[in-house]
This record gives sequence, structure tokens and C-alpha cells, in this order.
Amino acid sequence: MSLEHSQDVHLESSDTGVDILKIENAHAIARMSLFGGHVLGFMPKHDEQERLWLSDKAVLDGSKAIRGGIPICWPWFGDHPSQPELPAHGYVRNQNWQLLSIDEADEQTTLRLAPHTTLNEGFDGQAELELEVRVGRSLTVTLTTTNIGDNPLSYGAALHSYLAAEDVTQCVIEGLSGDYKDKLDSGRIKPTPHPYRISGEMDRVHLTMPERVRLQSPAHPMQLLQSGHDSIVVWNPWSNKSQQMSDMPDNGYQCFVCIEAAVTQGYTLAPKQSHQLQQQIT
Ligand code: TA6
Repeated sequence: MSLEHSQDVHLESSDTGVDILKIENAHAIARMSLFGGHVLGFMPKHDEQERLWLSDKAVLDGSKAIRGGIPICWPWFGDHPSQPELPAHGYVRNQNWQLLSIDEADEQTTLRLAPHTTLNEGFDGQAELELEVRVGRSLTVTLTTTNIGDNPLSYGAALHSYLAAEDVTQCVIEGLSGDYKDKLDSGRIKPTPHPYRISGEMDRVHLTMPERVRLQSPAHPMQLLQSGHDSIVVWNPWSNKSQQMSDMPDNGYQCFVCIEAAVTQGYTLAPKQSHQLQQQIT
């Protein structure tokens, strides 16, 4: 189905140079930007609680990645492993995506999108990339990478979800265990804290792959189900870093925590093989 014939999906605005789609059905309201293939918001109708945080200083003119929502990090996570001058988190969040299809069913509205190109400096793989966004009582985001070349390819990725919180210090993360790499302490390996509270800057790569993680908060506990990941990243910039980011309010750190389904250790695809990275937010 095309946008012109859709009941659930409409072009809400494009006056900032970025096409914003509004998706509404009986279960939820969501918004996404075609720039970056970027989910901006998801609000179930049963509790009318927004699940994603979007910076009110986010740049929505296509000149830089959008701060908040669910940035798509691909084909690397974080800094490029050998070319640190290249953009962090790869390049597909910084380009226009094409809406491939819309499917409208009783339970959910499903959009499929693809980036303008998967080729750019820093990655020599021949890949197809597709994003599926399912809006229903839950939000399910699936990033599928397919190796269409004749050689193996390795890549990294993340669904860099900014989860909304009224007061992040009132939140507790449940479901993580084992060790994590502390990116704020030269990648030192440390044990997961219990209870897992957010009380300062954190940038952690948890090396376990729990399917289910919960973000307990007074307003609206969230359940995160993920698959295809090799790690879960937990990030909050806290106050100093928030003040240093022009697209982040000074107190922005109080209103979100990133809990990301990620491929941070590298995943290798044989020719013609596909891999799916998925996160469901309820
Ligand atoms: O996912 C955590 C992280 O890698 C942090 O190191 C921090 O850089 C964050 O991503 C945000 O990155 P961005 O490039 O979107 O500002």
C-alpha cells in the first residue's frame, strides 16, 4: 500500500526539510522521520504514556542525526574501528530513507523502509538494509541486514532507543546481569549493579544478551524484548555532557535513558545470509 492510499499513515510535515510521518491506529500513535529512518515517538493509547524521548532541541532539517527516538546505527556502532574521523554510529541515520510499503492490519500498522544507499566510506560490504516498524500495543523495530555480495561481510549496529522517564533517578533497570564494559573507564570490565539505578553519567556495553529487560519507573514501566543482539548498551550523558551537546537541553539527561539492542562485537554474514536485530518496546 502507498502513503496516498493509507488510512493509518500520513505525511504530517515536511516544512523543516525532513518528512515526518504520523502513524495512528486503534492501539497507538507513532511518528517517524524519513530522514534517518528514525522513529521519533510511540504512545500506546491504553495509557497515553509516551515511551520515547525526543530532544526539544533536536535538529530536524536533515543536517545531522536526530537526538532522541530510535537512531539507527549501522554499519558500525560508536566510533569507526579504524577511521575515527568518520561519523559515529555509521552513516544511515544521516540520510534519507525510502518508504517501501505500508501494511494495515487489526493488530498493527507495519512500515518497511530502506536507506537511499548502504554504500559509503568506511564499509566495503555489499549489503541490503531494511527497517520494519510495527505500531500496535507494542512498538517493534526490526533491522535486517542482507549480504548481497560474494564475500563475507562484517558489520555493527544498534537500535539506539531513548526511553522516556519522568525522572531517570526514579528508574530501575531489571534483567541485566553478568559483566559490562565501562566506556567511561577505558573499557574496564565491571559487574552489573543490583539494583541498577541511573545516578550519574554511564556508557556501558553489557556483554550478556538477555531477551527481556524492564525499565521500572513510577509513571510507566516498560518491557523491552530484543533479539539478534550481542550486547545491550546503557547510556546516560548526565549533566556535563548534556550541557556540551547543542541538541540536548541542559537538563535533558533527567528525562531518558538509552537501552540499546546492539551488535557491538561485530557480526559476520556469509554471502546471501541475512541477520535481524530487533527490539520490542511495550
Ligand atoms: O550508545 C552510547 C553512545 O555510543 C555514547 O558513547 C554516546 O556517544 C551516544 O552513543 C550518543 O552518540 P551520538 O553520536 O548520537 O551523540
